[in-house]
Amino acid sequence: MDDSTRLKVAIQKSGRLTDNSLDLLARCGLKYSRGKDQLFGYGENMPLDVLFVRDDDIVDLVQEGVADFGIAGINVVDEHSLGLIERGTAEPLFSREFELDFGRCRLSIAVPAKEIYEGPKSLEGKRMATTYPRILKRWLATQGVSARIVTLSGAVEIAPRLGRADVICDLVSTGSTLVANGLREVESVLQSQAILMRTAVAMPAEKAAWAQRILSRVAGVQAVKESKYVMLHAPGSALETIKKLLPGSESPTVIPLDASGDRFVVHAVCTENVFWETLESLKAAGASAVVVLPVEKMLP
Ligand code: PRT
Ligand code: ZN
Repeated sequence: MDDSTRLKVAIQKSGRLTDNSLDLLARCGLKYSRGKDQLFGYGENMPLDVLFVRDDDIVDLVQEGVADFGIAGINVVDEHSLGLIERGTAEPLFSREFELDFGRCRLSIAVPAKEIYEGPKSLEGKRMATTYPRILKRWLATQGVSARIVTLSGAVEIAPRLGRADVICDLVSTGSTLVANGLREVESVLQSQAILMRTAVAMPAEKAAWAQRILSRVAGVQAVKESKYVMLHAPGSALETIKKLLPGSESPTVIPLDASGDRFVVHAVCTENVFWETLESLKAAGASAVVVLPVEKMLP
């Protein structure tokens, strides 16, 4: 087997992004078998293999072209890209293809709960603990604040209690870790979620064609995520109102229901969530026999 003809996607081995990353690959149709070492998944039904690694290694792998695709958080990708710029690499050797809508969190600054905070100026001269020194430095520069960044590799939230820092800059999702550590979130430095990266390293034509095919499947998966297929009956007089009520539907199909010419069947793909409230509004507008179905696949 000529390995260089096969695509590789690097995903987090075990952590917050793992389940959703695997779910995305499954929705793209990938079936794989995992080797004994659990670090490699061999794609059985397409030339796409999975590399299971620490999230911190994913950007490097994609940038070097060892992996053709990678899934990691914007926080990790940005920190890494800023590192490349610092080292004088002109362009990051990868592109950001899709925001994947999972692994959402924010990189925030938090101060001891009782401390007075009057905006970024309050951070002047402070010692700030973080695992994201470059992103923090960029943000401080935009605010015109100079502070001392203390780079830690973990357990950032206990740094103030240990006297290692005055404030912290760390990832937050629910905020309960901050509260548990007597800290208060005061600034959001970066909004993050998982993204799909693609290497900029050139690949043979056949492989590139598969890469393109996988990207359009990912686009399809993203497009159907919230999508619903809606079918309903409606009198002709209500059609215009009903079309406006269907969320994110571009051009519903309208078919006459019977020979009378006054009743119609409407079929629509709604690209936004269809709530109970939407159904109630449709009914109030004259719709009947409303059916909402999940959309499994869609190729834009
Ligand atoms: O072993 P490996 O290096 O692969 O894993 P890791 O420990 O570095 O990463 P992991 O699995 O914790 O996170 C992977 C990615 O998930 C991160 O890079 C983010 O993009 C994303 N993500 C989303 C988060 C969170 N939410 C999150 N809440 N990453 C970390 N946290 C931590 C945060 O650091 C803090 O300790 O959770 C705590 C706060 O959570 P709340 O809910 O109490 O606010
Ligand atoms: Zn990590």
